[in-house]
Amino acid sequence: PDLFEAPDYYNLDDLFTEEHKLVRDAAREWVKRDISPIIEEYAQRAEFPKQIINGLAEIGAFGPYIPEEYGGAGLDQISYGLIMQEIERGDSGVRSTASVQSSLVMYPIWKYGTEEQCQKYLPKLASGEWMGSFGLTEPDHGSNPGGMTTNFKDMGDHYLLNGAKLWISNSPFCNIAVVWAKNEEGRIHGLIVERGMEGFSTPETHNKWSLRASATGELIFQDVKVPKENLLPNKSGLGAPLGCLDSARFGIAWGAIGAAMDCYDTALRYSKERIQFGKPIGAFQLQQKKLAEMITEITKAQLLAFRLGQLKNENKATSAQISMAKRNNVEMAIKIAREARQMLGGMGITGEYSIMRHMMNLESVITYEGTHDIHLLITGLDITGLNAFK
Ligand code: TGC
Ligand code: FAD
Repeated sequence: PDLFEAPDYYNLDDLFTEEHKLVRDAAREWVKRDISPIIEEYAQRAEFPKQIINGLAEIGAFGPYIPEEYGGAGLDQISYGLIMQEIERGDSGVRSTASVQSSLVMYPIWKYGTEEQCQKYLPKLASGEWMGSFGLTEPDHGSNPGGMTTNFKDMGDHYLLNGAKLWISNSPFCNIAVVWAKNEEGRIHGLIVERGMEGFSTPETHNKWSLRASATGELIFQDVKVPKENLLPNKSGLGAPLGCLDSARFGIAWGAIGAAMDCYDTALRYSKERIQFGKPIGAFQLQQKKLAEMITEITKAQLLAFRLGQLKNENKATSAQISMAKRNNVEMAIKIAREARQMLGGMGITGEYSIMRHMMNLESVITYEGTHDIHLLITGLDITGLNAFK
């Protein structure tokens, strides 16, 4: 059976362009062929499957919307979203790798970097020859990144960087890291730190029950000499990293739909095949309620993401609109994963099916890129004008 039968209850396909569908279908085929057959094993082993990097580059997952002159795919925001959706059908951890590379590493270099930095880094990142990571979160500053203590001093011919970042996707194998640190005046800037710079290390974080096929680690800086040309000069302040998060959160709003679709699709199939009390379990009203609510929620999330994609294409999407979609769609996906897992009974807890892995992965997705609570407070601030953070 085709394991990637995508639910499209409101005929969204009629709204997608031919290019959207081509891009999506290429990503779907690749995930089906190169991710789904291997990912459970890598997740069980808690190992990132490095061999998929070329494939991710080929489907345009590294810099989908970065211009072609820099090696990107030059696509629109809806294509970017659809690529993330298809990858996350496979695994949220694989989507994380693509999100970080595209929106948290390539995006700031493209938007805040010099032409020389774009030329030096973007083509290699787009092809997957180099992998990047994004260091914002610190051990003592997660939801409140503005409190960061990682800092750099101007030493005349270079900067001296000190501090530590925690929970950094791709850190254990990254070639470069876009790191956010404060200068002597306390202003936040982005710096490109390269593997091999003395005093820079990237220990891996073990014992995760979630996002096991994605490598997570620390970025540690002990008197790292960073060349001055590695500072991203064109934007500073907390708004600079938060601008990258807008782009990544947008991708997650689409990605979560992919995970939810895979759980729904699996549960729907199972409900027609699994017989109890002489009937397929899908014939019982309680199971139909679960399935009917799942497809309703997926459809609402698809419409939210699609409209957000249109706004983003027109450069009109606000940060608060992106927060709402990230929050809604990830919660939608995690609830569907939990319900779908129950529908598979005991089989639902095994690696024979993808649901338990999605469910555990989504515990990270609902936490990173701004927690569920933080996104709610962003909406609260937007509608009341009253800031709950201050
Ligand atoms: P606040 O005073 O509100 O804002 C500081 C400056 O930033 C501007 N701004 C934004 N700019 C662009 N995009 C946004 N989304 C923005 N939100 C705010 C704002 O206008 C202001 O500019 P200026 O010029 O006036 O200085 O900042 P705050 O300190 O009160 O914090 C606000 C808060 C809590 C919403 C923010 O800090 C936040 O979003 N916290 C959550 C942290 C977070 O999301 N971390 C994610 C780390 S990366 C990650 O998780 C990667 S996971 C791997 C994967 O993607 O797969
Ligand atoms: P805290 O900020 O300590 O939050 C703890 C709890 O308090 C949460 O429930 C939160 O919602 C709540 N809380 C906090 N402040 C408030 C408030 N004002 N009002 C109400 N409740 C509040 N970061 C990166 O920089 N780069 C990465 O690549 C990256 N990858 C990640 C990968 C994984 C697998 C994980 C788990 C995290 C990753 N992160 C990354 C970090 C992630 O962004 C943070 O975990 C997240 O922002 C939350 O920070 P924290 O874990 O310190 O939680």
